Amino acid sequence: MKHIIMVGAGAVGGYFGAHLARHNPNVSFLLRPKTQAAVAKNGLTIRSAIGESFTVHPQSSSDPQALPPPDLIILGVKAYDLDEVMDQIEPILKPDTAIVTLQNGVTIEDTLKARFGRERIIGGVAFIYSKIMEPGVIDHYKKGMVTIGELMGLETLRLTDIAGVFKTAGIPCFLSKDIRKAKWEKMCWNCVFNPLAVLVNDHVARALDHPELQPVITTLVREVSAVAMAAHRVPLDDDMPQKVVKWSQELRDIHTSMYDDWRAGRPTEIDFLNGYIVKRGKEFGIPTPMNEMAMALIKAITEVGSPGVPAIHVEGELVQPLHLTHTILRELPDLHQVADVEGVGGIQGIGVKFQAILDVVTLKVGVDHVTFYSMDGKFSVCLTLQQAKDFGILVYGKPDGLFPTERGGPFRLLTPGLGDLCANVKQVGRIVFSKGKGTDTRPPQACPEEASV
Ligand SMILES: Nc1nc2c(c(=O)[nH]1)N[C@H]1C(S)=C(S)[C@@H](COP(=O)(O)O)O[C@H]1N2
Ligand SMILES: [Mo]
Repeated sequence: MKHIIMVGAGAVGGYFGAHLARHNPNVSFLLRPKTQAAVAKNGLTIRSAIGESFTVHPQSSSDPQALPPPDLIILGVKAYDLDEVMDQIEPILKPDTAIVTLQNGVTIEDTLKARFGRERIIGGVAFIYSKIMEPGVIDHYKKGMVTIGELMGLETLRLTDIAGVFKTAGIPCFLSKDIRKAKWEKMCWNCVFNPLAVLVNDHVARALDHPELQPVITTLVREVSAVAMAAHRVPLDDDMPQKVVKWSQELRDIHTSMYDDWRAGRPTEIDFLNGYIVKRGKEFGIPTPMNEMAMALIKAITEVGSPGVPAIHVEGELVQPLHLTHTILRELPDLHQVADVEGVGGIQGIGVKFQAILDVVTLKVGVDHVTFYSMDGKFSVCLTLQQAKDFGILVYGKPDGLFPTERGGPFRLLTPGLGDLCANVKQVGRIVFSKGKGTDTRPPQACPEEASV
């Protein structure tokens, strides 16, 4: 296992990858361009509440061909990024490259198997609570261990080799003879506490401590167990509901990754968790009403707006959050409409001054900043309210329809006159008002491309 590529430097990939890279110069990272730029410049930093904090400067690229051909690839990205990642790694696989996945969800191994062949794939489960603070900076709060296993349960040489790689890096690594069961056990936990934390809008403890929620937890787990058996032939223990509750006691004060994804405006993994249970349940005639309700409520809460109609979610320190669509923006007063924003970086479109949005929202007292997030939550710009008022224009259309995605649509923030090209956000999905600064992911220095504009 000489050359190792970690895919992703988020809460999971970043934490484990940084530990591996710290002890092994042959660990490199395959990253999205934005994260790659941050890691190349500032390294990858782990700030741990319970262990060591450190920064590593590993080799990284967003082009897999630029990295040393891997003997081992570890997938640490979200389940919904799998398809994209599979396309990327396919051309760099050597005949014996092994792939370990640390992703949530019980379908990942099968998807990988179907694409790359059973022999390459090693199952994995990560137990960790950490968060991306900004690209290349991961805060670690709890746990930090992995369980891995061959799909057929054998204790192969490569399995012990990989365990050795983790152990050398100081990461507890357990071998499982039944990795599918281990994945399903974590699936049970995920299908309970990921949605519940969002639904109670609070820590795990809030859900644990209400006796009325205990039967809900039990039912969620029983439904998951039934699908595990029917669809995957994985028998889970009868006392799974109690186990799930017991494991949670030491995680009382965490929010879960679904809560963090929701709050950061990222997509959630709901389709791979409760959504998957519902889907397979239907195929096998297993009723899963509790998971169905959890899924439906999570979608209603996290995927706001009418399906298919692009909307910007306006929230934060407001008396009442609201959504803005193309139609709503077009109907704001003429006074604030900008018929043609041409001239700003060559962009042609119809927009509305930020002032128009300020006229619609009811800010709480003391609000002085506003943050514009891209739909994927990966890019954000924080402006003072004054800057937004003076310079902000939200482009929402063209004379004949929506503003095209290629140009940064359906909604793009521009700030002509502010003198900072980086202070523009393509694919705006969320506008968050705050007292004090919000998140700003802009590169600390002017981007190179700015010079040419
Ligand atoms: N959603 C999103 N918007 C973004 C960025 C980004 O990475 N994602 N980069 C910003 C930066 S730093 C610049 S310089 C411009 C680049 O705009 P262009 O792609 O139209 O040249 O977009 C800005 N808006
Ligand atoms: Mo930029």
